[in-house]
Amino acid sequence: MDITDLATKIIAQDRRALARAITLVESGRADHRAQAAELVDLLRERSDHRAIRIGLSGTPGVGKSTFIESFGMMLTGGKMAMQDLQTSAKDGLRVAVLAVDPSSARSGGSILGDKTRMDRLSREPRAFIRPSPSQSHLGGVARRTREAVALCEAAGFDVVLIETVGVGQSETVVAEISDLFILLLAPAGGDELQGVKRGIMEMADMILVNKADGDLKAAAMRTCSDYSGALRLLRKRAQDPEGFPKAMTVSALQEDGLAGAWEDMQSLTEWRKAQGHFDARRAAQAEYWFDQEVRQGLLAALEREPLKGTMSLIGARVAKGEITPSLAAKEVLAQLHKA
Ligand SMILES: Nc1nc2c(ncn2[C@@H]2O[C@H](COP(=O)(O)OP(=O)(O)O)[C@@H](O)[C@H]2O)c(=O)[nH]1
Ligand SMILES: [Mg+2]
Repeated sequence: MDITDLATKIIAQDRRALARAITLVESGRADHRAQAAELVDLLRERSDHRAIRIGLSGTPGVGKSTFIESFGMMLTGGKMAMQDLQTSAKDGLRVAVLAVDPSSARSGGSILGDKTRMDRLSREPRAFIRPSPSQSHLGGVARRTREAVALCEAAGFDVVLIETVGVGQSETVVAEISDLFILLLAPAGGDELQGVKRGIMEMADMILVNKADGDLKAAAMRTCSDYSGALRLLRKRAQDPEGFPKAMTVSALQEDGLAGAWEDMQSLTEWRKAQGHFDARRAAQAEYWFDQEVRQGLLAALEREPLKGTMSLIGARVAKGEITPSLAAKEVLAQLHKA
């Protein structure tokens, strides 16, 4: 595969080239990994297009697919203004949709696989929808998604939506890839805070309480005010202007509140850009992923020869009481230094 040619086509907004490139970054084959790394690096050099990366998290059933369809149609529809981006708003924004789905390996499906739910958006020429690859562990998924985001950005998309199901670590992955992290919730029955973990709340830039329509509207408004209160109790973050993070109600089904949510996303983004927080966040994320990859590399080295053999040999000596755990660990780490 000619990587330079592929990069040129991606920058020229060739969708088939983009799709091929994403397949490349999703591949686990060593030669593909090397090509993918080369491609992403080449695009870093050759393209300075910036998208707004929006992470969207929520448990199954809250309406993520419905929201992405409605929100995506609104953005691509040419009605929404967009400040500070290279696209003229009247033509409609170009929107890419990606997914991080750590459960897909087990369930055999993928969260964007239910394309029927996004049949309008998937036919929209300004939209690009990519289901999550159905494989492997979160570390691999994180890198592939990160690289896929970089490819979409280089391909000139204005908005990259990254969807995830609210399970375990996937929110952290998505939050560390996104400029804006958005939590989608459904109206709660009682006054309980739906068991949203504090750590997830702390990552959120906006909480959207969906399904604020019909019989659910009153409950949605109550849930929204509960979360507004809860957000105010969190520690103030430097990257938030007055009024953020905020909770608001929307109806993805009735396409209600979406324009307001988009306005807020933009004004937050504009403020962060002006204050330097936008670039600072991306810089911190780059460092975070560097750190993660080194750690994962070290862990992977322990599972490979020669360290794997060393581990079991010295482990057996530890078990027999021939050497203390600390000294044994020191020996292994010394080998790592030499490697
Ligand atoms: N009343 C109402 N139902 C909605 C809304 N958004 C989604 N739903 C419904 O909630 C269910 C789950 O939606 P879906 O988008 O598949 O959720 P996901 O699992 O988070 O992707 C579907 O039956 C949707 O029609 C909304 O704004 N209002
Ligand atoms: Mg869905």
